[in-house]
Amino acid sequence: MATSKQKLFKNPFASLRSKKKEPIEPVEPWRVYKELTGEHGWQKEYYKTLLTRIKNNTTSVLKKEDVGSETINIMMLGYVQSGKSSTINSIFCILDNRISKRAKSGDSEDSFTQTYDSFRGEKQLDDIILYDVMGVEAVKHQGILTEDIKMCMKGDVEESYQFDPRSQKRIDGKVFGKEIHCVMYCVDAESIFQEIIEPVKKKMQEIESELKLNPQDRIVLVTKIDTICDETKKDIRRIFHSKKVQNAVEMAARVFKVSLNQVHPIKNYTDEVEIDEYKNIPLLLGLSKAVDFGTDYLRNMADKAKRKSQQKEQQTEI
Ligand SMILES: Nc1nc2c(ncn2[C@@H]2O[C@H](COP(=O)(O)OP(=O)(O)OP(=O)(O)O)[C@@H](O)[C@H]2O)c(=O)[nH]1
Ligand SMILES: [Mg+2]
Repeated sequence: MATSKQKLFKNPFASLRSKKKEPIEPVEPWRVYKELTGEHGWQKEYYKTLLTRIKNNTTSVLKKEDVGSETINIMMLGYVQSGKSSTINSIFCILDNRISKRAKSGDSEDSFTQTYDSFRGEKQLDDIILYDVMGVEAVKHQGILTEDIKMCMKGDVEESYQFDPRSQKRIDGKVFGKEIHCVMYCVDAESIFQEIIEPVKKKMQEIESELKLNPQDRIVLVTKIDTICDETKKDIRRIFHSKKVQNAVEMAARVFKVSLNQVHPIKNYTDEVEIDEYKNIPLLLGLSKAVDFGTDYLRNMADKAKRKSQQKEQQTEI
C-alpha cells in the first residue's frame, strides 16, 4: 500500500540516501537572534519571555479602536501529514507544561484531519485561535479544495465543518465563522528536498495564487527537522547552526516564494514524554511571527476603516 509520502513524491527514499553526507556544522549560527547568541546563549526561561511578548503584542493591537476582532485567528495549511495538527498540539504542550494532544494527529494515508476545528489558546495565548484543516493532496477529489480554503480565509466556514472533496455541494457562503488573519503553512523537512510530482505542484500553485490575492500574509513552518539533522535531534539548540536545517529553510523559501525570515524550522512534540523548554523556543519564534503578521493585518484593516469613516464624515460636512 502506498504511503502518503509515496503518493506525493517521485522518490520518497532519496532523503534517506542523502543522510550519509552529513555536512560539518558551522560554528557560527546561520540565523542570529540576539537573545540566543548573547553572553548566556539559550536560556530555558526564554520561552516565557516569548509568551509574554506575544501576549503584549496581541493585547495592544486588539484593544485598538476600529480593530473589529477579539482574537488573532491563524489557520494551518499544508500537505497531508506535514505536521499541522502536531504543531497545534505542541503549542498546547508549551501552555500546559506537559504533553497535550488537543488536535487529532497521527500517521495516515489520507488526511487524518477531516473537519474544520478551532483551538483557542489559554493563558498568555488566550487571544489566539488556531484553526486546523484537512491536508492538501495530489489526487483529484482528495484533500482540502482551494475553494474551501478561500471560504475559510473569509470566515465563511462553520466550526466542525466536515470537508468533503468528493461532494459537488460547496459551502453556501453564509458567514458563521471567523476571518483568518494569518496562515501557517507547514512543510516537512524531509519532503522539501523531494521532487514534487506535477499534480501536487499544480495544487500548491493554485493555493499559492489564491493566498497571494488575499491581504493576509503567511509564514512557513519547516516541521520534522529532527528527521534531517541528528545533531539537532539530540540538542535542539543546534537548530540555527545546522547546515541541513538551513538548506531546508532556504529551499522552503524558494518553493513558497517567501522571504527567508518568513520561514521557521520547528520540532514538534511527538514521541516525547516530557517538555523540553529549549524545544519551546523555536516553536514560539514561529508562532510569534505569525501573530505579528496577524496583528499587522488587523492594524491595516483598522486604518482602512478609520480612513473610510473620516471620508464619510468629511462628505457629510460638505
Ligand atoms: N519526527 C517528527 N514527526 C513529526 C513532527 N511533527 C509531526 N510529526 C509526525 O507526522 C505525522 C503527521 O502529523 P500530523 O500532525 O497528524 O500531520 P497533519 O499535517 O495534521 O496531517 P493530516 O491531518 O493528515 O493532513 C504524525 O505521525 C506525527 O507524529 C516532527 O516535528 N518530528
Ligand atoms: Mg491534521
